[in-house]
Amino acid sequence: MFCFQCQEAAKNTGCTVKGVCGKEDHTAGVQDLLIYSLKGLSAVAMEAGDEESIRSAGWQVVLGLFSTITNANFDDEKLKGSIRNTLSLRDRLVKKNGGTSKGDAATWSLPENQWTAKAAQVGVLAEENEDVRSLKELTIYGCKGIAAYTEHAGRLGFEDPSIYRFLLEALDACLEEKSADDLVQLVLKTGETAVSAMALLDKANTETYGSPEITKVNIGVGENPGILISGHDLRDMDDLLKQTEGTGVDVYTHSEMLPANYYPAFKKYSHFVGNYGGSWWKQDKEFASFNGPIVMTTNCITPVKEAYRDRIFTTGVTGYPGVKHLPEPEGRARKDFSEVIALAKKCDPPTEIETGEIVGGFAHKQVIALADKVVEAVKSGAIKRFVVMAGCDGRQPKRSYFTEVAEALPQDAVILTAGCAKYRYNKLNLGDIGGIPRVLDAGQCNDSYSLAVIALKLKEVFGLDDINKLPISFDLAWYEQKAVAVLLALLHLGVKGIRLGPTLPAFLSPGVAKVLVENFDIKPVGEVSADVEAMMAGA
Ligand code: FSO
Ligand code: SF4
Repeated sequence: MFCFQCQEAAKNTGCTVKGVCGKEDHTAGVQDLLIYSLKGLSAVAMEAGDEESIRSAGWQVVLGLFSTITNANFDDEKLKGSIRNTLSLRDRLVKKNGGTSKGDAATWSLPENQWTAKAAQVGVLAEENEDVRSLKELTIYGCKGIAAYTEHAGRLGFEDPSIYRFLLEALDACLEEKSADDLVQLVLKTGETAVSAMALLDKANTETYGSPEITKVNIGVGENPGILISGHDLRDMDDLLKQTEGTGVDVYTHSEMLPANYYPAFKKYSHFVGNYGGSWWKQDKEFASFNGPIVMTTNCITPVKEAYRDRIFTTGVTGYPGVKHLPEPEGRARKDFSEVIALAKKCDPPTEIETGEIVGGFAHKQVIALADKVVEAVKSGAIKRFVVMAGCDGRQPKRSYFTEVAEALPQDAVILTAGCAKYRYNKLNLGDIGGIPRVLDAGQCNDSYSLAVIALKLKEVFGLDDINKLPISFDLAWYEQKAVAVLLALLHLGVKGIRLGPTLPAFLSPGVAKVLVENFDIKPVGEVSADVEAMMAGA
């Protein structure tokens, strides 16, 4: 196997024996073959070009790419099922088109006992030129993030055919021989599409569930048995809350589902108790002490421990061998959580691991409602700087950097956050500036879109012609491919001087890293006090 798509890539080079994330080499092979098949489907759909082909192939590509995101699906059988579906749709389109002029990816067909050998020929290292490989993988990882956001929006009935078209175009292009210059353009277009995907999901979430509001979220526990729901899928959250109402079973969020607490449509449920625990990588301990069933709606699932193996469920594109999977309902029907609820009733209530509250809900509408106060605080000098610390959390000890930066920032700096990166500092009680909390949590990683909207609004209010003239610094934490999509989106919006940590991606070749530094002034995070000083000085 060779995989270098996430921040945990072994030796910051690549995992070659088994993933640091727990992904086995055979699973990595199935994922490589799935990506290759999706490229073939994309090529055939682009050849067809008609709306129906683009739509059907686009949705298949969305599901397939999403399932290969780090910590989404470890189940070979499910991933092979996705390859079968992809090949069957590809072949239907080829038949409809009366053939294909595209190469092997669009035509290969082998008995399944030869898939492992095939996978070994089509992985990341099949591309020999390291800069070309780096740019193609940067595009594909950005597309994986776009796919995740497009899938969530799609589940709420919101679609944008231009996103499907771009994903197909990008995957098709990654099969072709392209110059580095062409591929840089493709990377930038990936960022543009990432903005569209996040905007689409923002529209889907807020039109369906209302705009997030400032909310105090309980982090303690109640006395009833509970269900813990993790991941990013708000439709699953909705279905679960509806079906648990009046059953005597409470609902808690974990990790990236925390922002569900900020939505008016969910806040109204009295049995929605709050958030349990911290970010995804603490799940082995926190799922054990939760005592009740756990539903993983998306990544991040980590290797499942015995302590909770018989009470964890996956759903959507998520999968883990031996773990019960809740199937997708037909069309727009509600997902059936009855088995999970029945199990919860037999379980003990959660063991308390902390008490208190955290505050969040500062998505764009809420912050713009406070705009006068914010602008006044900037004009008076009460707020000197905003530091965007969005992104992911992860296991690496070096991530204490982000806690230390949050603690070291002076009292007149406000942290804007989104994604599970927030767990490094959202329980620190960093205080407020004239009633504006010093940590403003917009929501999930996709709600980084909100942070961009807020920045653009401030640019307008202050009459500036360049987003980089605002008193904002970017100190981002990344882990998996959705964060890659967010990063490319920010580059597309013209943001320069981003600090990225805890390490720069292994998939950036020295040549590609140089292009990013020269054009966007991207830099790795450094030493805490030096970074804080530089950011406060606008550098
Ligand atoms: Fe965190 Fe995992 Fe949302 Fe990622 S839960 S790491 S950026 O999946 O997607 O923020
Ligand atoms: Fe390694 Fe990350 Fe790939 Fe897992 S997803 S195999 S940790 S690079």
